[in-house]
Amino acid sequence: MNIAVLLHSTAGGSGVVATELGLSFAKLGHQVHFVADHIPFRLTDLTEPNVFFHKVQHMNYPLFSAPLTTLAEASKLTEVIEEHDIDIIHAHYAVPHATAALMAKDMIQTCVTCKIPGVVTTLHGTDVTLVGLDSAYLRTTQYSIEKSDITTAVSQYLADYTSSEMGVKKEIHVVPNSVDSSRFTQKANPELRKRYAHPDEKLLIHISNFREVKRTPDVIRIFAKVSEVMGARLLMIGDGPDRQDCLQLSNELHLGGRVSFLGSFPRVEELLAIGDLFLLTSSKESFGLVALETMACGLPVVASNIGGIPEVVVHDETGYMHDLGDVDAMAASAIKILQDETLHERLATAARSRAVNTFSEASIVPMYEAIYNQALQPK
Ligand code: GMT
Repeated sequence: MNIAVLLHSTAGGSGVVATELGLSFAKLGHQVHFVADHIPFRLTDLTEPNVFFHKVQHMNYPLFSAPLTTLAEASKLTEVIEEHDIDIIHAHYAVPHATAALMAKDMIQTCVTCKIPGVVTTLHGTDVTLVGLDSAYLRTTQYSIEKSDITTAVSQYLADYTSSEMGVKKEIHVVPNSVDSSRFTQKANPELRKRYAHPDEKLLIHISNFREVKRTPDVIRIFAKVSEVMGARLLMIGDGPDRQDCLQLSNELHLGGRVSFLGSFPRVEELLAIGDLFLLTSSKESFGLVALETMACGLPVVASNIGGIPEVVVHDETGYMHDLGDVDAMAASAIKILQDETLHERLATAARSRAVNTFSEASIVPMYEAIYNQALQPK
């Protein structure tokens, strides 16, 4: 198949999923055309066979108060469909991508020699729970979901939420996110670990885009409580609006030297593999891809019990979940895990097994393959 993937190029989960999935299809021999405003964050090697990148060009014009993203994407997509005989457009995120995909599908109808592509839309989370429910985008989001040939959601939670909160009537297929468990794996690297923690210290990790929904200051507060009872360090990986507040809070709590802010970068697997525990304190998370990638590296996860996280983390089996904002309970669980080697080993082993057995690419990619086949348009 010739597949066009419309995605966010920034560090968020939907762009990561779109990129990794596209690369899996390219490895299977399909031609994959990524369409975005910049090279996607996780697309670190453009020389991979069957992989193409098409840049969406924006025009800033004084009459427009902001760039007309959907229209620019639809134009680029239409060119890509014409030039590369696209069978499937996979839009990751409802507005603007599914909207642009539908528009391109409509525009291409005038080309007599062109194939008409099927549109598959994957809902990731905030495209429904935040952006989609805002009255500015509600009707367009509903339209884009309803009109896609097939719509999928990354968790049962998100599928149910889309039906109940948005009033969407059409079937939403649940296809969970996957992880490349050969890249994200348990790999001791004492030299790397030495850079961030002394041998007798525990290493906690958090990765996100530091937006309000991630509640990153809670991560710092949990770490402060852990540090009261044991030698520990914290790696804060990623960047975003709340990073400065976290930095300030860690200074106020006198954690300064024990918290490292590493910024945002695509290859996090090496760092995840040297950690002891992952903290995820979000108030919204339709899936929690980062928890899955962490589990594949054999780390227990302490997380908020919200959204789709319980479909990934199993309480008392691969980590612990607590009420949103319950910093004390999360810190108590973190301390319990880090003080008890047998418990840590049990959770770590189960985390890795769950990631491999339930969420491997080998089981998830065929689900999308079946969906693409179903969405193919009649000649
Ligand atoms: O909203 C974000 O955090 C970014 C967002 C995205 O679209 O990039 O992430 C969402 O999609 C990820 C991949 O499917 C999920 O793992 C995240 O849970 C989800 N985020 C939220 O629901 C907040």
